[in-house]
Amino acid sequence: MSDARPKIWVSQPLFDDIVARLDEYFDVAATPDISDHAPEAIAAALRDADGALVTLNDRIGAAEIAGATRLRAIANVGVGYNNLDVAALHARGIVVANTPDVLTETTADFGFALMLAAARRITEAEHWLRAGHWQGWGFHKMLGAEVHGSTLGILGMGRIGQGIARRAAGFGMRVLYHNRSRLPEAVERECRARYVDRDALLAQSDHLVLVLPYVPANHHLIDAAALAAMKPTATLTNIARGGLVDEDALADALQSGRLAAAGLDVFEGEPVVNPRLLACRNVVLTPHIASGSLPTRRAMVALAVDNLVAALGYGPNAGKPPSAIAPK
Ligand code: 8YV
Repeated sequence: MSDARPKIWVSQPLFDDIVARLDEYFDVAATPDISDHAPEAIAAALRDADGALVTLNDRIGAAEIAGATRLRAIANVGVGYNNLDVAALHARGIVVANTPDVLTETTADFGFALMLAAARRITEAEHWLRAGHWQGWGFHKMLGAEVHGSTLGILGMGRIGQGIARRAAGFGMRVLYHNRSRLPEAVERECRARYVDRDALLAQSDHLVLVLPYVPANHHLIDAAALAAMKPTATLTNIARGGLVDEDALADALQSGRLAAAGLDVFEGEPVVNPRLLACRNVVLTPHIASGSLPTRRAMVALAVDNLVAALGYGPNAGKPPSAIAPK
């Protein structure tokens, strides 16, 4: 009797045909329905697993891996990995991988679209029309902010931020950015983006887009004070993580007219959305779909599968997962 095949836990339904590639090497325990796994359920699922394919819904830290003595690799389907306590996983020698690059352009497309929708009041106007309020043409109806020729501010100038900056060139926008570190001059030139400090970014942006990773130090980075530093005519778009924004402060700003509009794809308590935001007419709300084109979501799962296979020592990249996160 042989128990030689490593065991894999797949935490959510993904794409069956892609996940099936794991069957060549592993015994796979799949999760048939979208699940909000309790911490104890994750711990139980990991107890016998050698590897796991997980998504942002699955929070994994020291407690969840305490009994997982065989666990050697976790492949996250997503570029952001704030659902994982990477330090705790690395301390146990577990390889952690994410899915960068494959989603960059799709996510930048969506970020730009959400900014446009907020600025030009697209969903607000549609709701109004569908509700039967359109009784006649009105010169003053649904007037929005200008996008072309305005100033775009990007907070977090990684790959996705750079993608948004490149799109802004087509709209003749002036692009400012702030980032932990300044980009090389050649990249700034290619993106036509100018580095400024955070205060200048807040003060000068007509449209501010958040594309930075969520780490505890960034919690509620956009709070009441930051919102008060923005132009009242500005918009705020968040395609990164909900915890970057103090949602009550944002609701105050949107309701009082302190901020013109917002576009939000991510929420602090998602899938629960702050009821005060739901009540604001001047916010475009989408259910965390920025990377959600079919080819991109498939590419993300394919990369995560490649990472897992390689991290466990199989396949063409054995021992060299394409996008493992380096231990600090
Ligand atoms: C994913 C995301 O849909 O990649 C990310 O960081 O937020 C989204 O693209 C999500 O992570 C799926 O797990």
